[in-house]
Amino acid sequence: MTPISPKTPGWLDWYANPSKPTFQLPPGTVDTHCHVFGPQARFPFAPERKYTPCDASAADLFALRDHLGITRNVIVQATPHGADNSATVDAIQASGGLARGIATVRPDVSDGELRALDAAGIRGVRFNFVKRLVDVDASPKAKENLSTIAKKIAPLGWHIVLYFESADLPELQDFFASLPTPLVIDHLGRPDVTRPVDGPEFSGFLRFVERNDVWVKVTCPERLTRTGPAALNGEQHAYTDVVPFGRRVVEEFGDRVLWGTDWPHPNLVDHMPDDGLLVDYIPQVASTTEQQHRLLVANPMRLYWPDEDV
Ligand code: 0GY
Repeated sequence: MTPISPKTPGWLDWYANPSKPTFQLPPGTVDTHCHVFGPQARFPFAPERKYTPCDASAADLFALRDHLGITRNVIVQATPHGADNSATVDAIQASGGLARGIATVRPDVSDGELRALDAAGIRGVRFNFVKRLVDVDASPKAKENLSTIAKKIAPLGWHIVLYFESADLPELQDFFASLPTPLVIDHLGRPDVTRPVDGPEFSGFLRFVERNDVWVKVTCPERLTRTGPAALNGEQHAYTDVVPFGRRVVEEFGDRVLWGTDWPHPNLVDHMPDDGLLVDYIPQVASTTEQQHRLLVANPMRLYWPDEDV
């Protein structure tokens, strides 16, 4: 049996008793970005991982879902599990039809394996370009491998989830635009929120979204913030420095935005967000009932449960 590895030092555990949000999520809300880790004794972590998280089981995830008033989850395969999607697939199965998933696959994945993942509820793959999480290989051969995966999944109607740092978008965007599936960008493209929302970096991101079949996750204010969760200068809300970036995307691309918790918030060492507070953040970026319904229900249902009426 593989020995159990200790959690990476400094890694904070997820928030044990999240508050009950004041903002009431609309019925049918989908959390499109969350993970399960292990339990390690049952689903060992990949040897090539860059960090070891604490266990975060499907049962824990579904308890949070019910506490916050979320209806469905999209479980995103995170790097500690490498390309072994068993924990993600197991969690989808345990959800009784209320979860879908995003997998990690290798270029030699067979059509049979992809069909099995599709039947299990997988609806996309994730390409990760964040250097602290994976050994990023920018060679033409590496891009060719990703294009091979993209061509294999396109006939299934899947999409590609892209995780990158904003500074790397100029170099990567032509490659992204060449991919044959819809694209879903994690965490607002990770803007540097100390720069102006109208500045060249975020404007470049917005123009990339505008020109392509791209969806954006309005997620992770807790990762992007520099001011932190505390209300500042008498303001009533948390993560205020991230708000203009989220709001801009919701206003420009209202029918292609998605929301998620990012539970259990891997790799946070400064502070662990209260998940109730993350729900209360939503009306700051999506202020009207119509914007909220598209962000939380209509858009994710179109992408992940297109056969169901909303
Ligand atoms: C996230 C963010 C992170 C980690 C991963 O796959 C992962 O390990 O996605 C991160 O450290 O920024 O989306 O969960």
